Amino acid sequence: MERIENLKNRILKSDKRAVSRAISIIENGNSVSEELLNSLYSNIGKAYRIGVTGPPGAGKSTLTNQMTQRYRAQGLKVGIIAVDPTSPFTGGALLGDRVRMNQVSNDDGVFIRSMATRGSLGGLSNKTVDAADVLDAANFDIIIFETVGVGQSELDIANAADTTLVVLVPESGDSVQAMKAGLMEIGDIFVMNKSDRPGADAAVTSLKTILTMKEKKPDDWETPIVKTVANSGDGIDELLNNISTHRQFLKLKNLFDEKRKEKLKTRVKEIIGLVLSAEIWNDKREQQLEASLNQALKGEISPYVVAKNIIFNYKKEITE
Ligand SMILES: Nc1nc2c(ncn2[C@@H]2O[C@H](COP(=O)(O)OP(=O)(O)OP(=O)(O)O)[C@@H](O)[C@H]2O)c(=O)[nH]1
Ligand SMILES: [Mg+2]
Repeated sequence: MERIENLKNRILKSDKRAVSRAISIIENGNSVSEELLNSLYSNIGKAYRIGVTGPPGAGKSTLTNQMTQRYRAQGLKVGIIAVDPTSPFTGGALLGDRVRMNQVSNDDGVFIRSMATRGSLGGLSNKTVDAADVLDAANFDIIIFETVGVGQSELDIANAADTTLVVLVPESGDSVQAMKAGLMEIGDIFVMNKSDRPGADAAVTSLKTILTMKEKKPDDWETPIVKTVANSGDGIDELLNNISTHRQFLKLKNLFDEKRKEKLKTRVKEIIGLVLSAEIWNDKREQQLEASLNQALKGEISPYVVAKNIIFNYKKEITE
């Protein structure tokens, strides 16, 4: 289609308005977005993807802002995708982030976009990764995903990132909470932000103890903890050094492609799930579901049987 060809060419020339348009198309999730992504795919794979996650208010946006300024000073272009798992609207989150990121948001080499994910059927990781692919094709060197680690979203982010940063603060018990929330598993680098506050060293020590409990083979990545004060910039250079060490580690151990392959596999499976689900749920089967609910409610048939019947109906239809 002419329109897609045009958009694609503008994206390849790093046109930020075209990137923005493309991400809106992805958010709407129609067939145009699929066509666009197919046409861009041969141009992606160069960008390095960093996930930033952690509890609400830990300083993720402030850190992202600082990291972005340093990458810009190295001449690298940075795309930022803020994923808000709680709000169906992006307005509020974006506004907050804009305030904290105002130093970078007017820069032509920086692209910032908020994506709301609540209610987008299983598509969070998929749509954020699609958006990142667009930024990648548009020659952004670094892509940063920011999301609050409160549920599923941080796992999606970890799956989308080459290096995942888990941001914690010295508040008592925070690291224990993080362990419970499954953040320990996904962190390649831990950031103890707000280290200007009392208790930072003790928090680092207790985090270290927790991390040593993680199962590890001798050759595995040694997960570092970096102390930062995001609003003053302390520790950010060290953080960037650690990110680049992790990147080299992945390359050296041939893990880079392996990791990306693994992510690709997850992604294809997710797409298959989404496509199949969209195919299955037409009016007819919605009605079949409605018709079975009362029976299921009375305990006459189990939800598994209802589901199997619907799938059976679908299979029958496609083989006819
Ligand atoms: N004292 C201190 N305050 C900080 C530090 N880093 C960030 N802050 C402040 O903490 C508040 C929250 O920072 P944000 O960067 O918005 O945190 P966030 O993790 O992005 O927050 P959400 O996206 O809402 O989860 C802001 O008022 C920051 O100025 C720090 O190192 N020390
Ligand atoms: Mg934030």
